[in-house]
Amino acid sequence: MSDTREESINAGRLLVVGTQGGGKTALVTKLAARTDQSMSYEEDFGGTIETEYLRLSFDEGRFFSLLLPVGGQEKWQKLRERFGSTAEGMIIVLDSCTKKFWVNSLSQATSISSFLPYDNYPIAPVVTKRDLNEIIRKEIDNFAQTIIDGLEQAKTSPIVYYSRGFRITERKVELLGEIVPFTILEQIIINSLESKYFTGLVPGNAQKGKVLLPGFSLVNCRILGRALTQELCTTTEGDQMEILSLLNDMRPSMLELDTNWVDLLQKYPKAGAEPQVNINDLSLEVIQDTILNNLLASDADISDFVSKLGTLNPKTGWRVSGYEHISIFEDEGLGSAATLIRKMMVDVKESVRVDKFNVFNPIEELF
Ligand SMILES: Nc1nc2c(ncn2[C@@H]2O[C@H](COP(=O)(O)OP(=O)(O)OP(=O)(O)O)[C@@H](O)[C@H]2O)c(=O)[nH]1
Ligand SMILES: [Mg+2]
Repeated sequence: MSDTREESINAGRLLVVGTQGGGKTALVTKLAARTDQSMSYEEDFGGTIETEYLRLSFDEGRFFSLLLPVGGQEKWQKLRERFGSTAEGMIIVLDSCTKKFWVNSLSQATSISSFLPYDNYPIAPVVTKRDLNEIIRKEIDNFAQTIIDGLEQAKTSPIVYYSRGFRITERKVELLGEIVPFTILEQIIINSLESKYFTGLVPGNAQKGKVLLPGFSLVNCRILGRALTQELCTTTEGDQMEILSLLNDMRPSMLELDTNWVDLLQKYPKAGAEPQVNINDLSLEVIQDTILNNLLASDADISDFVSKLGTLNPKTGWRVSGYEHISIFEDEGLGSAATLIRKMMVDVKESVRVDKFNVFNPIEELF
């Protein structure tokens, strides 16, 4: 005879962490939409905050898990800690197309870990945007050439961008020489990719415009643009973790947000001077290699990350429930993520309270 009491149990209030724009809201909304048709995900340049759990049902509603994709920007750290302290498990979302930002996603999880004194605490990395990773690999020659064309154009004509504020304002900036600062290179890359891969854009609106490269949203264009800029620029000083935090502060480009490196240094004082690059050093090969090797995750990168996570158990109490590399646009991927979450609900019951945890620096320990 089955135990009917078990059938209405909720197990699994799961916090979903990860860098801004990594795909937390999109993933959770699409998962919730599998059982609640009223849910839908909307593109937005601002990013989300999120303070309410979304429900994901299993087995015709007899079991359910609550997922909170708490905002990934740095400024929501206190919120993450607050909600994290009652979470029964954690999903770490990693963007398949910007692997250099994974350390931020992980540090969000580790910074909450000290509030969670459990052994066998279930965690699961979910690597998103698998479709985009594959499509950029196929498109890499055109993709890199587009950026090279954008760099050439910037040498002779002004770089136009739309600054967000009370109103969206068109602004222009010109190159002052061959040494280009981070902020400007970021805008050149975004502009070049936008002009090739989108039509009918409406400044400031992430939902308008037609996407010509499937899966390459305007937000993805910005996140990837920032990661690529970071990889192409050289930094002579500055704390790596602090630079990554600075980069995880905003979703639009720095110019679009009307901010600059010096202003951001007030929040991230150890990030050092603005990185820069000699534009003449940026060849087609350099851009291709940087995207392929430094940004797009491979299967080996993912399994390496997962096995490193496994080794953290003595410090964090974490137990890796499993992992997935998925696209939210494919039913198969969403199905696998749902199965993983269902497994976490079982694993939650095996976590036990203990008293042995401390905070640690993931970049020193793992990367
Ligand atoms: N191609 C592709 N794009 C994805 C996938 N998952 C998410 N995205 C896109 O990634 C962008 C950011 O997704 P969000 O879910 O808003 O990111 P988030 O992690 O909630 O970001 P914050 O709210 O800023 O913390 C959006 O443009 C999504 O459409 C995926 O599997 N494939
Ligand atoms: Mg979000």
